[in-house]
Amino acid sequence: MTDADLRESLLHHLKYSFGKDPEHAHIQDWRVALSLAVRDRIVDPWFAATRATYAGKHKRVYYLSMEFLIGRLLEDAIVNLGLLETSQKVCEEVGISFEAVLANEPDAALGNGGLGRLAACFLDSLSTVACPAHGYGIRYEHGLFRQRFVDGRQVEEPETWLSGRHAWEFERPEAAFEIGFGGSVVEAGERAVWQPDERVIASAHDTPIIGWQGKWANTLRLWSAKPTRVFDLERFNRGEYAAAAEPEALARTISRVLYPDDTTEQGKMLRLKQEYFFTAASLRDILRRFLTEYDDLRKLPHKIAIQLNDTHPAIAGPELVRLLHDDKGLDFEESVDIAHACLSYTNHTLLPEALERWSEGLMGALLPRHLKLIERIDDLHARRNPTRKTSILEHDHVKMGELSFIMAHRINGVSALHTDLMKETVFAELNRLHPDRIVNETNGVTPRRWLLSCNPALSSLIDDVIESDWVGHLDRLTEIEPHIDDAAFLDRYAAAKRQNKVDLANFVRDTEGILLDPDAMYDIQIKRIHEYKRQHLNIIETIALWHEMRENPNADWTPRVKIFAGKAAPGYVFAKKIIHLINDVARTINSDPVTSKLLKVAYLPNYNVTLAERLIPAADLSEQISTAGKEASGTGNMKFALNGALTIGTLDGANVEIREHVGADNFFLFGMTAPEVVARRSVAEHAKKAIDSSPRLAEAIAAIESGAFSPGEPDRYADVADNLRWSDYFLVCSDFAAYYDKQREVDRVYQDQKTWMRMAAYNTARTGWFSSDRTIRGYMNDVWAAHSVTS
Ligand code: NBG
Repeated sequence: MTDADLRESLLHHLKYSFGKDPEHAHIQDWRVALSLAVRDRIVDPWFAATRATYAGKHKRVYYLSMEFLIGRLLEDAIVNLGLLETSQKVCEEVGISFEAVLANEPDAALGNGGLGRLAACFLDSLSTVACPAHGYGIRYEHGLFRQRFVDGRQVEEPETWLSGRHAWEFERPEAAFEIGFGGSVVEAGERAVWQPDERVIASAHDTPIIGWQGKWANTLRLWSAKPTRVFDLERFNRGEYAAAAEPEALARTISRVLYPDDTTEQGKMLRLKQEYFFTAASLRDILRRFLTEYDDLRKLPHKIAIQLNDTHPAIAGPELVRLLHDDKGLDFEESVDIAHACLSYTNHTLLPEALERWSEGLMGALLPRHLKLIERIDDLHARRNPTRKTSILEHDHVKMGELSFIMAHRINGVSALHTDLMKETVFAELNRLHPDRIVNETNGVTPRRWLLSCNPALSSLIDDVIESDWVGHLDRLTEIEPHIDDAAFLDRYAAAKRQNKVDLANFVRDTEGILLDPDAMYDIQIKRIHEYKRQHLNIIETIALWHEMRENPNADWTPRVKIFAGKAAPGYVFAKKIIHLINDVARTINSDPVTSKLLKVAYLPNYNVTLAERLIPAADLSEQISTAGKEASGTGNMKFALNGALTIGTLDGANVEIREHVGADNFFLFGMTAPEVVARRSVAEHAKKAIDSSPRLAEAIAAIESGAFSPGEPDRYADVADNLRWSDYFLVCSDFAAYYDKQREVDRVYQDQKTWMRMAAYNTARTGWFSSDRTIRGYMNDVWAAHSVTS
């Protein structure tokens, strides 16, 4: 596509799609017009992909996920279509700033954290490897809340990503299904007719997702809930205006907001409704598409693969059985076997509080037929496995993990360690019965967004060194290894990092008014706030370091900038306390003249995909310090390493594999291993013992406890100190000394910039394996038996 073509298309959309001339167009008009001009280029490859899938009768993959944390889409599409330079030029010609256009796009936060972002990276990779696929989810009106700080406290505000114009989706009013809830079940022999007493319409919105080099596009289909009838005219005519609008309000509630919790189950009826709503609509759509091509439902497993992203869509098992058995008339056992052969399930966490369970009362009230079918599925599994001890139903609850496992032919963990722990813990018994089902698919990240787009300085250096396409074949990054000993290369590598740090310093100055020295070490921890992720370990180490610096300000310190970002679930009181503490500590340290050249702390509000894209390329040190055994994988850890940040981390999640890839010498390992963690918990008063043996730690906790960071409210953190001393389930105190010592080793290495940069460059060179293209190929081979469509 030439510059002139794109310019013409841009001006055309500005004029004919929005009725604006260039003189009066606002930045939003330009952004949406450019998005439409770019979207036009996606439609042909999108149609071609669909046609090729039908023509070749290829197997299709369906990725069912409550969350897709896609972020902004314009730059992604531009980069994948190879239109970056053209777009920059055209914007310049029409007199607008390309950066401002990109920055105008809202960040679509239809997810909480790692699980949702992984789904978004997978969409990019599925299209890149030309695997015919659909993502299915919910079109939330409000994504993850917007975070603000008021006096250092987190305040949540609704996110309104749809309030400006959204350019990417095609509304499909004709693709709509009626979804029922509640009501009664009329048994007719083996089969039954479910008569729901509440109904909503699931209505589709399609976003095409173009892969690298624009060769293939898949669809993200998101459902929004609509009422079956807009309002109750009878009641309206009786003057009951609010009541008349009730059906509409109730229906729309289902796709109104994303549950802002990524590890704990809220146990709300609405949540279960959301889960059933999108799963049922997706399955109906999948069967409809299948039946346009084939008539024998027994062929289903050969033509479709359905991935359950965590247990949120677990109701897909019984729902598919219901559709096959009750609606289509297949035999019950056969229906179960067909569903089983189609379904597979990814587990993303071992935290007990995050494993979904629904009371039979709730399930029976909302999905009476499904509850019956779950009982029959459980009985069938018991009959087929007479030695089994575990069951789906327990203490009047339906365990969604067990249901997913039993209904799936493959269950995967998301890192090698997590998969092993899954076999040993939550699914030990089911793994004994079905030893071939659990497989590992270590997570990955898309290099398009997480290197090429977010880090142009480093990408252009790599371009100069590797001539072939490394973005689509990320393992080729190893080709930079021979250059690492070349001084000119390493200087350019260091210059790219410095450029990114300067950019970030400018951003933090403009947004937060905090001045950061680009020569200081940028030490970054960004992720959801959770006790197991141990942001409090990091801030306590910061306090201890500050104390030492104050005592001895003229020692040979390595200047550091500690950057935090992340949201806490609104109901997670302790996590919100940690945020408050970090902000209090930041205010205190940043105003200390003694250490002002040595240490700064910044907590950046409203962490989202866009902020991550800015922070990761500027990082020197990546904090991956979870209690071993708790972080299933992590994906931020991969993004940092790829962009040349060194990791300080525990042997947890994918850190283990990152360390294996980059080499132990290029990774700062500390802390207890997963088995040591388990052993340590049984030591009486483990935290107190650790505190007693570390004066530094004792002093830091005492400072928190005495109100040194909250003078107006000295006992603000009494409960935090109490928790650390007497409970400390996540072993902050027991890992503190190892962490502190490792940080001082980090300081020493950083002082030798040449060594540091070499280590950083090895991280970039050796983390190509963590491309989500590799992960997706793994799923295609091991889980889906699906193939790329080659032209
Ligand atoms: C998260 C894990 C992360 C992992 C992502 C993606 C949930 C429930 N789990 O460690 O905590 O990287 O999933 O697999 O969000």
